[in-house]
Amino acid sequence: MKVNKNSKNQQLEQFREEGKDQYMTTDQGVRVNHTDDSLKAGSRGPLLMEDFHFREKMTHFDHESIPERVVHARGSGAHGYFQPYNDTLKEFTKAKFLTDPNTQTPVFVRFSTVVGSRGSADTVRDVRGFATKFYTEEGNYDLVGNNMPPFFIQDANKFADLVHAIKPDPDNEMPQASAAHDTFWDFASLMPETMHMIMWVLSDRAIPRSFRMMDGFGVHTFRLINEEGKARFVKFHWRSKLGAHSLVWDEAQKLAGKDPDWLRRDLWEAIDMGDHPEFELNVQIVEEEDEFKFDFDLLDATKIIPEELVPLRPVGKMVLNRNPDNFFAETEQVAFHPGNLVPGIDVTNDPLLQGRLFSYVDTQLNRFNSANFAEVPINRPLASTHNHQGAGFMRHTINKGKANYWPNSIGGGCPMMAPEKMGGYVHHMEKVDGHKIRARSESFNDHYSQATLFWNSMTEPEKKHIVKAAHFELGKVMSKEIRQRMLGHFNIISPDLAQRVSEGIGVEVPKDFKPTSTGHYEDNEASKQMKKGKSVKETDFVSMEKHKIETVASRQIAILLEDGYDYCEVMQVKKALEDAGAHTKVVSKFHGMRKAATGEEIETDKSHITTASIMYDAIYIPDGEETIKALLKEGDAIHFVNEAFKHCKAIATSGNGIALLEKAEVLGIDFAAHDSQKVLSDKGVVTAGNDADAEEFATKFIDAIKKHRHWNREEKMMVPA
Ligand code: HDD
Repeated sequence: MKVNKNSKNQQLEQFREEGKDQYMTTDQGVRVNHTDDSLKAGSRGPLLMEDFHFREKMTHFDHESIPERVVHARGSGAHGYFQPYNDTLKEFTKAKFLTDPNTQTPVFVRFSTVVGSRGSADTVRDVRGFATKFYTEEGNYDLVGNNMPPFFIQDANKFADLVHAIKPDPDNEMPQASAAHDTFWDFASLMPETMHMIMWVLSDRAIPRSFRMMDGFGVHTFRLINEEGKARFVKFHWRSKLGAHSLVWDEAQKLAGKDPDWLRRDLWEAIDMGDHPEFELNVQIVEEEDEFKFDFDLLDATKIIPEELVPLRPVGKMVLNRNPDNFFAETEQVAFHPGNLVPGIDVTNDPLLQGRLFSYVDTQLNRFNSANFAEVPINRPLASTHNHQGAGFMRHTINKGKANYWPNSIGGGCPMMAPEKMGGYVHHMEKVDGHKIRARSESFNDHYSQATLFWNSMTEPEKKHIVKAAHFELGKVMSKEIRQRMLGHFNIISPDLAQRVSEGIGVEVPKDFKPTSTGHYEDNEASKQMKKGKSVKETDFVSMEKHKIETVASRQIAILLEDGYDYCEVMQVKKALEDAGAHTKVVSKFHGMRKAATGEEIETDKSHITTASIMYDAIYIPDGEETIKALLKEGDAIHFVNEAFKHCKAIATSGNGIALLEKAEVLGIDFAAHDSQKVLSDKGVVTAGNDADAEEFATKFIDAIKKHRHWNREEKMMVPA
């Protein structure tokens, strides 16, 4: 069958229902005449059992919830499509959806946090799930990844322990959606293999600005298989076309209260407005004979392949262009599984991946209470399905005929087996030989080198954020013993890191720390070969700062004003921002129309009580004697500027607006000094005199927004906003 980017939408169409211009009916199709009262024996009497409408309505409601996902419970979904750039991957895989530039394969993506429950806040410090279902012509392929390339543990047998430790405590169910408690850090400090991932989780990657502005990773090493049956190792990477950008921690915490749906709303609104998120799929390919050429094991999911050793190869682009119609039917019921594979892609012996191959279907059975979840519209493949799996709760398909077994002659031997050349999936014939043993390869036994590599590859502001995150996380840990154990690990990763964390958490770096290891590692030929492998001391690509994409596309800019602003200037700056792809929102004390000095009116989009600076990427305060006078009298406006400054966002103002900066004490600099404009602009604050050229002013502002955050402000002592 041939699919195009609309195929899934067309398939879903047959299940959609809107009720427009229709009478309300029961589930049996009987028209309802009255739904406000139940059937009673007298208007003051008891309810009657025969009220089939009440019973059906109530029963349906009583059964409306299903178990939330045991991890990744909170998520947001979007539809879209994937299209390869060209056919160059044909050399490596026979998967058509990766190699035919003329095929636009429909996808459904679900982004998620991991730890929090379904109603938890979006902006917590956490890993983000990045799961993609490709509805390919050859069946569904799921790439079930995260926004960080390593993982906490090496063996799936530790997954339940990891999740128990990071989830709220079993006795009091606290804290919600947070690793900052004793049990998680107890576990981590006893598990050296978590150290590389711990560095990522303490970094800004754990507080993304938007689901649209984070990268995705398949984490494990998978296999690509070509037409000739030749296999190669592969790692999958999604690169956001908008770049990977973060919030700052103070902002993330405040957003969790002011708008717990922050990331969900951002994704929904962006798609709604036509800012369709785009991600580029890249692969790192390793020849089988190079398996041991690195100083880490490719099967160890706590490791990355530094891009200096194996560069990324772009494959194609994914565009997310449609919001779901119904959260439950689509985003909640979508069921991902790393074992949903199509010909041309296969798994490896990574012991974490192998465990996942069991866990996902198992958990779907708990969520759906039936093995028929693949028939739910969002999970249905576009490729037609034919087999003898015909019964069970909620079976939709009506399988015809008598032969529900194989082999059969009664059914004409159908459905038939597909030879490989007809698209039959054939597992890669890897030779496997070994003793039954509860152990890992010694080649998995280096838990620190890549944690150090990560630390060494960070810019100074990024390092600072990691240290602060550790101050927060470990500062919440009551046990000094656990804090100290973590310092012991940090000291192995980098004495500088350990020292800086130690200063904030009131314990000394231990002198004679010996990490405990709970894994059982067995030496073998692979580990001997691997020890001679290639390594690097720094890898640029893990730093978001070193690879930021300088664009203002889809960024939200607040225009802070009251009556009496300079209309011409506002319109020019607004147009320049919007032409560059940003969105503007007028913010004032109250909703309503705001009058310019010259009499024109603009409608306020948000009032101070409904918004905050944390909801914008940059702020602009237009000139105008009266507007600035009014803003100077508003605590909320001064706080707005002060907070945006503290969060290192671009700020622009002209003429009288400079007085507001002074009042907000943004820099504590001498605004009268001859170089004050330069000092300000170095820190992302764009100012101009009364008669400045608005176009030039807007261009400078846009350039400042492109930098996203002006971390050099953090050098300055700042009053918390
Ligand atoms: Fe997992 C959900 C990603 C390790 C067991 N996982 C889940 C989701 C994502 C990931 C994105 C959400 C899917 C959705 O949106 O519905 N998980 C990962 C990654 C891992 C990983 C990238 C490491 C490389 N996971 C992992 C292990 C196990 C699981 C080792 C168990 C052995 N994961 C699950 C699960 C979930 C899940 C319990 C919960 C809901 C679901 O599967 O459908 O089975």
